[in-house]
Amino acid sequence: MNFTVLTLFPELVNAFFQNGMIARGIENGLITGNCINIRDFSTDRHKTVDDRPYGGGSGMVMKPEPLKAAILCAKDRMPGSRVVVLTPQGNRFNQETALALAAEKQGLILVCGRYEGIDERVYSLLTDEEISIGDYVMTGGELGAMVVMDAVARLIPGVLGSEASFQSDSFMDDRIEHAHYTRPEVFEGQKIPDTLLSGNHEKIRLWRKKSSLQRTFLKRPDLFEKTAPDAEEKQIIRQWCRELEILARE
Ligand code: 4GX
Repeated sequence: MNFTVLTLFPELVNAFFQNGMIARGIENGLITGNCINIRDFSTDRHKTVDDRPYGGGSGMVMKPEPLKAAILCAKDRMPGSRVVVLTPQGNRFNQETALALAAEKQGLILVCGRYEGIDERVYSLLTDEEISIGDYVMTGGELGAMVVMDAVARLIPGVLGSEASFQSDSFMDDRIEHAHYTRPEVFEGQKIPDTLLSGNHEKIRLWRKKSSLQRTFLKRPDLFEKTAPDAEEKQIIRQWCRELEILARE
């Protein structure tokens, strides 16, 4: 996967490329990460990238010419890449979008705006899609681009240590992950659930499924309702009801 980020703050995004799983993926040749500074494509002697909005009002708008030149440069370096603009007006980013983008063969060009936004005429000719990471307003698209790249990168085969590990991720099947525990066996007076120490793999599998179901029901009722429980989940729910029934009687 090739990521190219168009930004006025390349240092912000390069820090992301230089750390953690992303850095490892780049080292291993599974990912490339590059920044293009939009300011390098400004042609006046002050390197201007913004201008006052037509119609008046406060705030500045990103000029179309440097953006166009920067996008064409990125496309030239990575032909066939998908051009994504980060903006609160975009389609909401989620795991489904991450999977779709991870399947993109050539690469992704992520356009990060600053100020009030970018000149409207840039969109139709030069970009493929608009993505929002949520309903709040940030000072620029860089954090959004990093969120998107982070979620996409870990879906690229080989980027995560084990290939299997994202198969069981939350949201993949409308259930959140089961609880996780590691040593020590007692922490602040709290013990590890006995089943996890039993060594019985079938019991552990069922415990995790139950934990996942309970946590989804309590923490994310919206997800719980989205997908009806399968036969095994129904069985677990009935068992949970019996346990609650006993608690209510005591
Ligand atoms: N999810 N912002 C972009 C400037 C801007 C506005 C319009 C292009 C068009 C955001 C979000 C976000 C703030 C990034 C405004 N650029 N990005 N920026 N929410 O809030 O992605």
